[in-house]
Amino acid sequence: MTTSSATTAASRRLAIDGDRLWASLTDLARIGAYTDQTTGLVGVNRQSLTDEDAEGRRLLVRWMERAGLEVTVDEIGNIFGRREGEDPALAPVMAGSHIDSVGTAGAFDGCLGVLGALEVVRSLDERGLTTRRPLVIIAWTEEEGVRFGTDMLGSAVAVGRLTLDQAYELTDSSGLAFGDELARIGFRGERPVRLEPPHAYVECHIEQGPVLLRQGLALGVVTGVQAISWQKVTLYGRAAHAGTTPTELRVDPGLAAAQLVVRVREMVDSGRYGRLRATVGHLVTSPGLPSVVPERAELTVDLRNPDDAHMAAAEADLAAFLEGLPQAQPAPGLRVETRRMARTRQVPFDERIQKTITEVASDLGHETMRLMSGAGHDAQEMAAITPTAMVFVRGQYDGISHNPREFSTPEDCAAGVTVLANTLLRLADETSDA
Ligand code: HGY
Ligand code: MN
Ligand code: MN
Repeated sequence: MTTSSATTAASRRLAIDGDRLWASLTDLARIGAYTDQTTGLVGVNRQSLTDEDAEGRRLLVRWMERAGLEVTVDEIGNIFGRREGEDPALAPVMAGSHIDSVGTAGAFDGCLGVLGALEVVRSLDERGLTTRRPLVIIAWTEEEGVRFGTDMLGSAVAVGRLTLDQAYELTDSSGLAFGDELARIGFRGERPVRLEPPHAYVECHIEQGPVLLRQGLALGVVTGVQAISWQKVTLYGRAAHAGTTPTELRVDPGLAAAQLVVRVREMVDSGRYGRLRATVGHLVTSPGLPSVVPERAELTVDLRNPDDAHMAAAEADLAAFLEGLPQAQPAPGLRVETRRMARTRQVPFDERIQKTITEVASDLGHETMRLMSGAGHDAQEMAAITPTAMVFVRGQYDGISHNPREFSTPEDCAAGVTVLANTLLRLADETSDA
């Protein structure tokens, strides 16, 4: 017997199975698991389009099929699982996140959103509930951007911010092309990549920061995502003998790289750019030999700012500094090359969806707070085509993430997915586009 959606969504409350959710998170985390040499902790390395990612994708597809979903894969490898509603003609409600990870990940970043959406479907089936609108759950390709250099790639192409060709041409550090790797793992799908705007999109994600923990709250309602700027900087100098070459004759990109790292931190500390955050996450000199002055230094600069004007000013400062870097060396000859990797503006989330999440959480007995996301998410891409917002779940250990210590409790994960479930239930019973 299925409960028709004639009963209002508000009178229907959907409980989820927290143990099943936790078991799915644990099972998926085994794929790409590694033991961190320094801490002995078990982390996850499931970077996009690797064999590990392919194995995780196949497991997810099996779970989706077992949950009765109609599974499709689009031209950039985004995986969609559709659950029919009473009226298939209505635009669906979508929920998802990503299962690709950085190289030193935990078990929750992205996976909580994908497996949480799957848990919603499993729970609807268990209770024989049919929603008015179809539900579609999604695992986006290359959200992290750490292998091919552009984050939120699959969702950005789906909404048209980037093109499929731009994505296919991206290469990883060993020169392998994105398009070839996607075909190699068998996930270069047929479904056209451009997404029809759904009725709404909701993403559940671990906060990846300390705010909820410090406020003593399990859940947060996300108001938007800060601006992100990634660029690669390559500094060319002159390899020389470490012993015989007088300092005044050196063109040492290692020195210039160090000056850049200090400059980036000075920009943050100056306060001139509001709440700027800056990270040089990748820094390699070559040939990397003890008795050779480096001939090249490669760095990445990741800037984040909740304010677009401050971000633009910080980027201009950095560009001017890089322009003047050759003149700041003991000898002429340094060459600077920069390449933009990723750039997104500050993205506000939909007020109505935020309000719905807040009400649902309150009905379920949760106090929440509104907060901006420090990390990028696929939801920021979906916000361009449909009303979108996110549910944050508290992280432990000061909310550390992109680290094997990333952790949230089974209770907080279940609470976040229960709020996701009942938010989707409400949205999927809406007849008109609000
Ligand atoms: O880098 C980020 O903010 C996200 O984890 N891709
Ligand atoms: Mn994520
Ligand atoms: Mn991440």
